Amino acid sequence: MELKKDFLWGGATAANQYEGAYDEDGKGLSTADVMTQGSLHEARKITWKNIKTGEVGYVEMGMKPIKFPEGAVPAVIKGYYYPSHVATDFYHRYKEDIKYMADMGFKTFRMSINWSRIFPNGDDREPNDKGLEFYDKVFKELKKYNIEPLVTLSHYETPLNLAIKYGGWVDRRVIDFYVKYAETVMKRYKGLVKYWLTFNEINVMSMMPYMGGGVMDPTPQNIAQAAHNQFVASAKVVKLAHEIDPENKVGQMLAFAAVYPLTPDPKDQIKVIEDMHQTLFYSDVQTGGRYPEYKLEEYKREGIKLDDTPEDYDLIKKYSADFLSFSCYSSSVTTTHKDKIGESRGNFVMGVKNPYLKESDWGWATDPEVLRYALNTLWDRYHKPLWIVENGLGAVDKVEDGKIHDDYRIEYLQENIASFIKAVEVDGIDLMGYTSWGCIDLVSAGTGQMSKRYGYVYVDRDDEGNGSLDRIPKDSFYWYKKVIASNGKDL
Ligand code: BGP
Repeated sequence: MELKKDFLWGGATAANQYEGAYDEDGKGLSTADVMTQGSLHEARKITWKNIKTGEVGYVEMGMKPIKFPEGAVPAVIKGYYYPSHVATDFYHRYKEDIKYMADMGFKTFRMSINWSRIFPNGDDREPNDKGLEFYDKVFKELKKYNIEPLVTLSHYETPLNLAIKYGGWVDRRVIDFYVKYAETVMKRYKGLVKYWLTFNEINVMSMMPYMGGGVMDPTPQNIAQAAHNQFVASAKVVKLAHEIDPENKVGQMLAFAAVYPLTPDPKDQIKVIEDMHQTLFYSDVQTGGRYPEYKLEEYKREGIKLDDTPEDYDLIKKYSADFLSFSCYSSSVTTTHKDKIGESRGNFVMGVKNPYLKESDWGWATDPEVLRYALNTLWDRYHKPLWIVENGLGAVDKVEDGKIHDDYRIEYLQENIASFIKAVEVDGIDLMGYTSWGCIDLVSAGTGQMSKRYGYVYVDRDDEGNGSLDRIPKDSFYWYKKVIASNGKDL
């Protein structure tokens, strides 16, 4: 089998990392707008204020659920730098950027709608017209070039008010606010958008519940409830999307965490299964349509009881995702042999260094086989169309004589694209498209840094917020254009 003729090549972004204009034209604050910048060794901080005492402070994000101090609510505090506030200014430069995408031959562009641009507080009665108008303009511009939008409804951008007033996704009322928001935009952009994703990396709820759903008190019970509420919300949106326009297709978005065993010790193989369950639970429910037994047993053991209804499970079953999209940058290694555990960082999963792989500056292993591995795992389990919606190399780029020679990025992408093409040609997997991450440089989600870049187009802005925001195509820009034009034949 070959790649489809209409294979959806493109790039991916998220509003909070790309748009900027965080308080323009009636936009409310989102959970991302109170997050500062970290670095390789320093975590991002979420700043807070105690409304009663006026005291201010921060909590560090890290890879574990964080808890806010008693009486503290996340807030923008003077003196801190918040990367989302300007980001790389897509809000004012969308025409220029879309032109770059068209020049590369993009068939699709993944972006998110910033929920708090449409409903500034999340629970408002009426949407904000100015917010809706902005996306009218963006979708029309994309249409001009026949670029199909792929829209994430929630990419770490819960309206902050929902976190403060309701504790985030733990509260079932948030389901209705989200469904109302989804209905508003699906009706408004009918005919302009047909591919939707409900929640970015829904499984991030287990590790960073504030980022995944504005969860303020992340007990295991609350995390389970927030995830459940997002599953129900997803199913309701699938139902609604099909009613609004039968052309609509709604996908799940999973952060695929590939885990390999370090040794042939059977205990390590079992550890891999257990680790993978933490990821696959989310796709078993949202794409598979049912709660898997291993999770139900875990909830029983831990005394977790969901606030649920029989109708929830009917919805989850009947309106599972139409397709399964995922992010995948890297792989990690696990072992039960404590003495072999060394330092290794990665995309959400902590593991052991893989002696066969190189690592990026941020410690993410570059794995030339990981996409084929991911695609086979997910295809064998669900047999639903798949879409790689994030992949790429975060690296520091240097501008030399107005040029960026990012051959390291090209090399990473060559290997990764070759890997998914094999999954189609050799394994016969139904793959809809590929949108590499951060096609125009944007702010990193994990660190908030600008210097961790993924793009084909360089944006002049640094970690301190200096720079003209001017765009320069990198070497990878011309390379990707050639890849798209040859439908993956000329790598
Ligand atoms: C994913 C997120 C993106 C993104 C990407 C790269 O987890 O969905 O928002 O930014 O990872 O991660 P980072 O920006 O931390 O390098």
